[in-house]
Amino acid sequence: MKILVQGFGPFGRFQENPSELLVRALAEQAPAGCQLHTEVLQAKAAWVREAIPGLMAQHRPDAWIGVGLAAGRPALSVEAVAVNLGRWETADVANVNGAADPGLADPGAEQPGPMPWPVSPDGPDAYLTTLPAEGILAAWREAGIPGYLSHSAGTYLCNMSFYLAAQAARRLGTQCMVGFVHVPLLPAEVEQPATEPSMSLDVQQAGLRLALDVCAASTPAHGHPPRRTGGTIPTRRTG
Ligand code: PCA
Repeated sequence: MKILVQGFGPFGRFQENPSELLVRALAEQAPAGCQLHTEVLQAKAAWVREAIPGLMAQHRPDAWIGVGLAAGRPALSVEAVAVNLGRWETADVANVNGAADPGLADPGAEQPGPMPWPVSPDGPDAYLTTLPAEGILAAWREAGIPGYLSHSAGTYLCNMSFYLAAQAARRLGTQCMVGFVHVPLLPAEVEQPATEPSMSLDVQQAGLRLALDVCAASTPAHGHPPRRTGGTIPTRRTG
């Protein structure tokens, strides 16, 4: 199984992005049974937008796992969905804010304008994860690693990268499983250690490796087939 794991470099006040450390550690010691390719992207909207479709086309992985930092989260989280919305106030590392991202709907605006700002103006509203999310959660539970299913990857670069990766896979017609894992701050990064959540790099690493193992043991053909159509979120039927 060919797996591409993509992390991010520093952004905002986070001079060390745990996702970068995790991806670099994985690259040094690839999990058995998988052909691994790793990438660390600059936390810059234009860069993300340009890099992701090219990486998907070049590597055509069987699974794409994006990893990013979500400060304030208490545990690892598998993202359930990428939404077609980009909106943020924080300048990215190129000092380009969302309003100035040429790929977003309102390129000339100085300040965020009215919603929506699609990641992809002609794309579906959302892509659901096609990673074996339940299997990953079960593996974390069994190993005693705190982790949960998150229903929002935010509206910043992580959501954008997840959306663009899912879209690239769909457009190429590949069976690639695409998803995203957010990780908490490292203990050294929190400003209020008594009250702010964090997780050690070792535990994060163990969790990410387990996620890869679950993906490597899963194929799109069994267990978790990729959806053919994007943009719909299943609703519960009653009766
Ligand atoms: N986290 C940010 C972008 C890069 C990262 O690691 C996010 O959650 O969107």
